[in-house]
Amino acid sequence: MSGPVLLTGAGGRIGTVLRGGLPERGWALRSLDVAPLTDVRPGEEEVVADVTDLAAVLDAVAGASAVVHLAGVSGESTWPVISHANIEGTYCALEAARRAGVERVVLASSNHATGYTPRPDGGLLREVDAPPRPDTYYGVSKVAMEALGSLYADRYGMDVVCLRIGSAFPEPTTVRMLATWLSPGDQVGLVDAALRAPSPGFAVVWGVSANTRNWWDLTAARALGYEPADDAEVFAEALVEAHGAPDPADPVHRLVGGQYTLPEFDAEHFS
Ligand code: 15L
Repeated sequence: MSGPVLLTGAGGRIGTVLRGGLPERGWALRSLDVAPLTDVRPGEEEVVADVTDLAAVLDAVAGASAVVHLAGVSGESTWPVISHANIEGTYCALEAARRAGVERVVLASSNHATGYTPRPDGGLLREVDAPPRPDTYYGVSKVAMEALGSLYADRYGMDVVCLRIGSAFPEPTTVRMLATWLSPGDQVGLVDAALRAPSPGFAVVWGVSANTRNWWDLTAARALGYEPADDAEVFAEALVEAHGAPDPADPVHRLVGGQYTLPEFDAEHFS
């Protein structure tokens, strides 16, 4: 595949991990962020631009082979902030790709698109059994992201892979994350698979490691070629000792979105 991958939100938490891991898997990167990167790597192209500036994203995407869109607000905020950064930003990423003839876009969706979905009682939850059920304005923006991706795939024949990411952190820090953790290495593996899968069309897959306590079905992600290597269970003893065992009746463990479903995540608490 010729041309670099345009990575939006490149300076963020996941962007920084991908900038470390994707080049080792053969991907050249053009890294876009609204703030200058402090650690540009050899061979990496840097673009300083706001992802909601369509003209700037159009310039940035010229000659790219694919777009990985991570830019945006990564948690709950006010409606004006979320709708601008996350919904307008996703539109710009997809529309710029379309106009430039870039045929593959990988979108960083989230489990919070389906946050009010009850966790399955014992089995594994498939993506098709978790339609939109956002837990926050942030979750709504991820529903809009998946809807925009679906539109661009159906209308323009683009390959659009939406990753419903669990908890992408260096290591799990809560007992919920014993189920939802997506390790740094698996973040790289998942995006690599989404970029490489032959003709995925429109796909929505959970983004989670091979956690012993996982309640998401990884069949669709594995079908793309994702082979998770990590399991949060190695952190279980310490986390359960520190925070107690998860109570299945607690909304934090009963619902997919965890703490995002609680009243403290009402948008009025954010500014
Ligand atoms: C997300 O989508 C957020 O970006 C992240 O900060 C975490 O809250 C994560 O979900 C999660 O559910 O743990």
